[in-house]
Amino acid sequence: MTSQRPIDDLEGRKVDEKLTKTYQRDGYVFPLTAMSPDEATRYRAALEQVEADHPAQPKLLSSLHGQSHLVLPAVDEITRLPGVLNPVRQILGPDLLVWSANLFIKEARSPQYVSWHQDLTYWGLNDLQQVTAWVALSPATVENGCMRFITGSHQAEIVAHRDTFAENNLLTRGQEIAVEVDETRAVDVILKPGEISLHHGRTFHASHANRSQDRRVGLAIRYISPAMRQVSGQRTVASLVSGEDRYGHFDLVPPPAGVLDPADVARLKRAVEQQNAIYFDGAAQLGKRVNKLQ
Ligand SMILES: O=C(O)CCC(=O)C(=O)O
Repeated sequence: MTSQRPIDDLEGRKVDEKLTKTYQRDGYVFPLTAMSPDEATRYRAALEQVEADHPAQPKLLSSLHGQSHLVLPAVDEITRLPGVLNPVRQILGPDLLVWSANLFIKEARSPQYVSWHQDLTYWGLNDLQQVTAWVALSPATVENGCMRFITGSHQAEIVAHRDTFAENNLLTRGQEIAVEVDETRAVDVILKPGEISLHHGRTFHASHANRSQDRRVGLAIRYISPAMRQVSGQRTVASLVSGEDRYGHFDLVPPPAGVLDPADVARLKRAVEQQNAIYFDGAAQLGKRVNKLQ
């Protein structure tokens, strides 16, 4: 993966070569501290306040279809925090768009899980200049179903996936890798609130159900280089969060005006339609899973 311009704006921080080497070798790197535990707790409280204010929509946060940053200022703010951006800039360079931002919430003692998959399988993007920053807003532990990675699996091409549409699978199509995954090699991505992991779009990853007494709250931010584009030529929205966009492949959208501001919600609806057309391309059960996450 090559960046388009030298990394010269890390806000005074030195380039951490170990981080980049580890990411390139393993297909992931963690834990990195992006904010204090108190800050993470404040962001979680802000999101839970949105839920409390909309009791008629109990799965509101999880149902924002990967576009939570378009309608929730707290999420948009997290996507722009130096502690999150700086390590991503080291990998992708200074120019960054957010392509989507999924709140992955597993309720206490819930059976919801994520099957083994490679993110870039269904996103219709033309290249590999993409990094996910998974931000822990609660602890992520073995008990509550933290992510699990297979080291070095990003070196493989995209392998075959099959749709399962399994009820408790948090992924849109319940998609799973169709080849054998050696789970004995899986690494548990244990994080404290305020820590993040970075993973490559081809890294095999999954997560088990939450067996704990508290919800597990994570935000998966999909950063891409502006050089990326949708293979289909279809336009989708993106937010410019660092540097500049010299390509114009995406429709850039402003930060949200407020919590669930009507104009932002209308923009979210259009963005979800565009992205669903990509996520469900070729799927047998289009429409059934529109409340799923990615
Ligand atoms: O949060 C999880 O358990 C899974 C997240 C995931 O699959 C991703 O960030 O790509």
